[in-house]
Amino acid sequence: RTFSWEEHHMTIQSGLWFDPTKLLIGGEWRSGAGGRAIAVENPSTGENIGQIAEGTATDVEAAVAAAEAALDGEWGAMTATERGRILVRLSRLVTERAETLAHLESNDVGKPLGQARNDAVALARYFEFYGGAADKITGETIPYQQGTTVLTLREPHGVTAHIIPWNYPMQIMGRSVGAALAMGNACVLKPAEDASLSALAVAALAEEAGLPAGVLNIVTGYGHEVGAALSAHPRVHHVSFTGSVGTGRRIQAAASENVIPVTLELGGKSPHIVFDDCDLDAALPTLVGACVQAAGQTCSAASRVLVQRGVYDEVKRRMAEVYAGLVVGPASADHDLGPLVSGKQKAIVAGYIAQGKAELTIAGEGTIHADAPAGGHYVAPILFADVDPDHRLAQEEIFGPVQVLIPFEDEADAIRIANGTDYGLVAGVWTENGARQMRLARKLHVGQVFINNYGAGGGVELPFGGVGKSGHGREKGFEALYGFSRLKTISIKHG
Ligand code: TXE
Repeated sequence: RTFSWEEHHMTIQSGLWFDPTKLLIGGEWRSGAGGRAIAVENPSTGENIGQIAEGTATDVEAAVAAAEAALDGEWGAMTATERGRILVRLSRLVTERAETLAHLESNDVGKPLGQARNDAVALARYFEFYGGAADKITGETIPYQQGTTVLTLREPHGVTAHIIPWNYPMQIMGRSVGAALAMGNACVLKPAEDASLSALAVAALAEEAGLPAGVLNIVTGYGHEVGAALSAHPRVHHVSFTGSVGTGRRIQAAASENVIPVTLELGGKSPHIVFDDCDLDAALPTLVGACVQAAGQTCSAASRVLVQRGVYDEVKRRMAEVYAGLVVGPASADHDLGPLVSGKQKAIVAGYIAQGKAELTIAGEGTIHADAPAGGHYVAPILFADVDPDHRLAQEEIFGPVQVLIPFEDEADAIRIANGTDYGLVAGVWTENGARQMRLARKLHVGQVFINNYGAGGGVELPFGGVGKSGHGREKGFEALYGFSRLKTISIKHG
């Protein structure tokens, strides 16, 4: 069903349970210390739909102090089971308010309503998963010298910083904060300046679920101010970041001054590899979808499709048909694609498309619906064919609905091309040959391989992260719980 703008706004205004213009620090909803605000734009229309606080380094200082106080207080004394129960209650509240959360996200980042609803479901699932996992993490005993018992404990880092982007604000908040809280850390989260509403909404639900004051603090604002202050703060013990390579580098450099661990998830140029012997009818629906979801603004977007010569022409023709049917339009109308998040992002993507149109062959293109308002940041999805693996459009992360088709001869060729970028996040492989499946799974330089399926970020249970410039560290799944804790070894001499 298509929602009108009036209905869209009504759902939000009648359902808000938090003040979007405030920061949440130490259980208090307060104005930013600098008193300035950032306008919130609806990417589907270009309209101003409100404002958020422009936080400052002073607010970061207060948030870190609040997190420390929470660790010294009730939160630090709580059992893992009780922490888990709070997360499970939060999961239920997210499910109850999912519809408003989806509308909020959809207005804030331009995500088609159906995709925003999926994000709300995933958010609830992260809190459910980590709520259940909180008291399942154990240490071990280690055989050592006679008369000595050695055991290990998993302890929280302490104050953890979470700097998140605008493409999947709810999902990325859920995976990062969910695991950190399960392990007993106290968090300071900085959402992206163009996507802060859902983080504030979820933090208010966490209060309602019984999370003590100061355990989850939200400081909205710009990266160069709030993000920089947070990643360089001497009393922050871990930084989790999802975003661009350039910003990731700055965050790692800042954190290295304090010698603290960082988790970086920095996007990719993920290959989808299609062999002659695959079940093409099963593969085809995922080939386009795995790239154009969220208008291509997905870290794990399968933006390169590598196809073996024998089926290349057929794949090209059938993908072109899918592209011809793709419709872009306002988020509320739930078309295949919404707008890009901002004018800035549209300008970046338009630059790549212009270069592609000048230098490459267009195989397929979608359309922008007539109902798309002129002020929105719309881009028609486009597929380029016969692309040289070294071409800029086959090497750089575009973060828009742009896909390249690259032919290959044999398995060795496919592996060489797939591994031939600076990134290494996800790879998809389509083949019925079992031995080849295993060889590819082992030889691809990526954090996760999907064989005869493609999980663009899906599955809260699956550890997720990259190699190379895609970053390091793993979020999601049980693995994240190890990342958000540190091991202490205790040796007791008792004779
Ligand atoms: O990213 P930034 P931007 C990629 C994608 C996109 C490009 C630019 O290719 O086109 O990055 O997007 C905060 N210290 N990805 O400019 O700057 C910022 O406020 C600390 C891939 O939006 O990395 C926001 O909260 N923090 C990606 C967050 O970092 C800083 C998701 C991300 O913004 C900071 C998003 C600083 N100096 C973009 N500067 C993925 N992996 O999924 C900015 N920030």
